[in-house]
Amino acid sequence: MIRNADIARILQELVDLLIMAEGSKQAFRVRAYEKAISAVETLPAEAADMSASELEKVPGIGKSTASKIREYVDTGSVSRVVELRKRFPAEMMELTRIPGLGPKTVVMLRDQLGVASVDQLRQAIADDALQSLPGMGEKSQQKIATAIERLGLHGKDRRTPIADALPIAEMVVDALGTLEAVRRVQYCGSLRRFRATIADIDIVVASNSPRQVMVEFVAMPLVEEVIGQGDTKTSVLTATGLQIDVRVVKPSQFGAAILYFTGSKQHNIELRQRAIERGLLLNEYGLEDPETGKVEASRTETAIYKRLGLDFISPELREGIGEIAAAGSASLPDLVAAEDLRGDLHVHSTWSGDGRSPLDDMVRAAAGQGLEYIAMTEHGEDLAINGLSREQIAAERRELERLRAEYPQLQILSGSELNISPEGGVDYDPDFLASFDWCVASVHTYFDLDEARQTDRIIKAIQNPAVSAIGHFTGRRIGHRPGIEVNARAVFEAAADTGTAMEINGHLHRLDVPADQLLLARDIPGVKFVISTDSHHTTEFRNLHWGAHNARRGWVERSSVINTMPFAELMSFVNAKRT
Ligand code: DGT
Ligand code: CA
Ligand code: ZN
Repeated sequence: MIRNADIARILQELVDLLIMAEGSKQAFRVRAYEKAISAVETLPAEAADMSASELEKVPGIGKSTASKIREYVDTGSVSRVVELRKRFPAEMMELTRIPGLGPKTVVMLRDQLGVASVDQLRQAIADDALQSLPGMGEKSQQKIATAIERLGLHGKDRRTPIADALPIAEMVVDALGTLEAVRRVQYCGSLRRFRATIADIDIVVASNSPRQVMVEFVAMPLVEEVIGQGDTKTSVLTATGLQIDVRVVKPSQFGAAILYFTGSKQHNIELRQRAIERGLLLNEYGLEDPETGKVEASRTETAIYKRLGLDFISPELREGIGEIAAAGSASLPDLVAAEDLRGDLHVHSTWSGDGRSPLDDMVRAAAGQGLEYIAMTEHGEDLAINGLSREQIAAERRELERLRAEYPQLQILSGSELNISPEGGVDYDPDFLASFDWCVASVHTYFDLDEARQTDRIIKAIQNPAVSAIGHFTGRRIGHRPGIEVNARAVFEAAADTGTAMEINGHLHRLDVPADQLLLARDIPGVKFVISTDSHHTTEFRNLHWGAHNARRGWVERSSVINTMPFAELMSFVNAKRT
């Protein structure tokens, strides 16, 4: 069965390919398909069950999209996509992830230099061949070289951003989970540990009918090519070249298998060492006493950890960086979880130029999620195209007043997402700023400043009494734009000193503060965090989950996350800085 998420994915691929073919993101058809993707994602019914004429009645879906959706549902592929993939293969499409390489430049690289992959581009740079192209110089060549290294684009060894991998993994897990033959199913590997990028998707299934599971798996619409099929392990590639491995184990071995395939490798090595010290053998089948042959534990991860004298270790912590010692001495951190989060303090609506759902819908969705409080944080006036003037803020506040009466159980704050200038200033003036209940100041522009200037301007923003939090701290877009160069320690210290929270942005493209920087905060006393969704659409409140996973990777404890607090306590935190 083809789901709406499958359809959205193929349409997104069509959009990416069309941008290449047309040489511009502004092309009319590109915009039309983008609208259609949004419509499919939020469709309450399964598009696969609808006729072409029913689909055309959905706002946002036109005649040509409707026919492509039907073609995909009926045949498992879209001929236009297949045709465009031949012109622009996946390795060539990867080049568009490099900042500064628009579709026109990528086509020019191929036509003039025969460069159509990251590996070939790296070679062309080594040969100094880029400089000869129109509009390119030594400087832009150097910039591209740096970007390739910092993005971790390595041709065959390329890593996929979590935002691309997670929906695919969830789709496969959901589909396998509905099969009669399947008892348990779990994605493992770096994805379960919630790394920002992953090399491949590892899925473990518990079943007594492995062959049946594999037959169903390779028949799934997202499978483009089967690269190995057996009863215990099958590997496939998706259209974008992402590898998915499915392994089937006996239900009694499921815990040992997911433990092993979740890794990390370093965590596994240390666990096995601990087993050996206790005279036991640990592998992907179980924890065994080699003398008696008795399996001591294998069905659940918890049982295996317990037999090794360890508390359960959450997957995000399994990097071999001290978690096993902590689990052995009952000193694992009291990790924050999505269920602890009472509110969301970074929310947009169509009042912001880039918001996608109207204010009323955003508030209804927040209340529907059971949130106790939200802050509407539209963009500040300095963000030229998307920002709100003071008059617009006043008008939105009148709407908020009406909504407060409508949703008495939800506290609605009037906030703003401010922009940090190169000198550390923010939008509006001090009096107007004081009229907001909550402000996030974000790194939206000037990504190329050097480390000293970046650190300086963020600390200046932190010293502003109206700034309650620093938003998406490094400005990274995972797999697309590297984060800024900044002294994270110095910023965290300033944040702790002033009572300013560091945002952990739950957008899968951002996950910012990155986990490795969160780890640095562990030995700086008093750093507070706020886990936020940065929602632009009603469906994005689930980003709270992703934000919590990223926080856990950084060993962030519940007690240092301010949106675990009841509303009154949260307001005391905000007001303590202001007075
Ligand atoms: P990546 O590179 O993003 O795919 O990262 P992982 O961690 O998913 O690595 P992957 O897919 O190569 O392997 C999945 C898990 O299997 C890994 O986290 C731990 C386990 N594993 C793989 N190879 C080895 C190994 O040589 N020794 C041990 N102890 N475990 C391994
Ligand atoms: Ca993997
Ligand atoms: Zn935002």
